[in-house]
Amino acid sequence: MSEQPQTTNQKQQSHGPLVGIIMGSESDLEIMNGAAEMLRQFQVEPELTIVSAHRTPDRLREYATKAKERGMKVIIAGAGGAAHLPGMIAANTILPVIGVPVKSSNSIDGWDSMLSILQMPYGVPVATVALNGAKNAGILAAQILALHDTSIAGKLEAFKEYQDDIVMESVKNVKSLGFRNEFD
Ligand code: RP5
Repeated sequence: MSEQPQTTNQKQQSHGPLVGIIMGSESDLEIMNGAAEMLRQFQVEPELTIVSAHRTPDRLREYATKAKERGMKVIIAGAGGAAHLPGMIAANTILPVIGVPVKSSNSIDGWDSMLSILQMPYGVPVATVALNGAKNAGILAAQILALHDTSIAGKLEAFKEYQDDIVMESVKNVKSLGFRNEFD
């Protein structure tokens, strides 16, 4: 009997999580859960845990150095304030790292979180999303996985179409309110 191709969920079960979501503190969870929720929409079940650059530096190094051998493909790292987590993870792995600046209680309006993650030096890139942009980090991670997974790619295509439908619904709503639109 010929072998059936594995689904993404089966692959993840036999190979462990493909995406690791980490954050500096449990106080980041409310924002960072957005990345997990998005990934689940594409049938990707991520790993999610706390790794603090400043409070658990040994755990950070172990997480980053073992991620690739554990079968991970992408790491999403979120932190606020002096947000060194994404950059230090990127310093210790060749996996792509997506950084999420969190507007945390210790942050100066989010600017410190953003600049700490965005302004990485040459040689150690972190793909930085918007302030509190964990959902986009989830989508971007799915897009990276989709390069080698047609099932995730199909779900991303459907997601794009869904976004188009939502906007076109708004176009109709606004038109029905009587605003002039000679475009469509
Ligand atoms: C950062 O400091 C964390 O990522 C969090 O955004 C912020 C505040 O952490 P807690 O004091 O709430 O643990 O390291």
